[in-house]
Amino acid sequence: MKISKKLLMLAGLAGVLALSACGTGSGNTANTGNNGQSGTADSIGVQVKHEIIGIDPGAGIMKAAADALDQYDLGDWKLIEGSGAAMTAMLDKAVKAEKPIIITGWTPHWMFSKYDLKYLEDPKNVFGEAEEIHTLVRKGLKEDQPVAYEFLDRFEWTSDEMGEIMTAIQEGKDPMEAAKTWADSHSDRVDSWTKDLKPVSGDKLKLSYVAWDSEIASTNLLEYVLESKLGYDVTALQVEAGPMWTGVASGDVDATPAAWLPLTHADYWTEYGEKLEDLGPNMTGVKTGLVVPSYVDLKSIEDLK
Ligand code: PBE
Repeated sequence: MKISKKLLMLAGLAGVLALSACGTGSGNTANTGNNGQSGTADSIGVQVKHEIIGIDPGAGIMKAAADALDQYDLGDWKLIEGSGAAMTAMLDKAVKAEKPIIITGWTPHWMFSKYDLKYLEDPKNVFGEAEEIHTLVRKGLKEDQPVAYEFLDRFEWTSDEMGEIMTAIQEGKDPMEAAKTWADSHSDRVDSWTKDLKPVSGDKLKLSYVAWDSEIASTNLLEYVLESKLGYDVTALQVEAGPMWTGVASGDVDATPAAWLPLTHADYWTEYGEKLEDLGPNMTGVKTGLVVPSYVDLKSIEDLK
């Protein structure tokens, strides 16, 4: 299954508008009041134009979703590229109109607290099982910047903790402000990561991350703690997933807290794993998959057939 090259905001939103305007003759108009709560998987496919709303093409979840279309034999479905922000905008629109939508989703993410959503079952385990988020550092960081290294090595937190920062950002707070507020009110957690580390004086440190909501939260927190508690002058580079990995592998970037393993970023790991140092998980029990609002009458990816 080829990933469609459509521009999500244009094509996707136009699609949603077209759907709401004409009902596409799928029975949607006749179902007024029901809004897709009932209806067969078939009519849901027609209503969403057999489109799965994806995110940035470099994201591991896009590869997994394309694999899912192959493995579940969903040749008539398309995976639409866009961004995390475009995907959540379309989700918001669909939920407000109680229309069906199928997205590539992951946890932790604020969308699960804002909306009533469910993962489609994945009996073939195409989206993997026990995913973790790992912190990666460049080779040599341990010798060059032992304070940053030790802090990054200790850093681990929970999806609930990350969720507090994500939700604050989603509600309009500046990401750095949200990270600061969280760190200042959880000093026991921050202290456990920085205990007995002697601050440096303005040494430069580069982080890389992708503009996924989960990674915006973690990277801003690291930046805040490295600067305010450990004396670093941090640059956080927002890049695509590929450059995020290559930056650390080539040594241009010191660290990233955003490697989803073992499955989501398996291809990047195979290519760059040898050239960098994996500090292990900073969060466990994370998940990716195909996600729909709970009112959509689908249970499993198999139901899309
Ligand atoms: N995500 C969030 C990323 C990793 C973090 C699941 C969108 C991905 O698919 O690569």
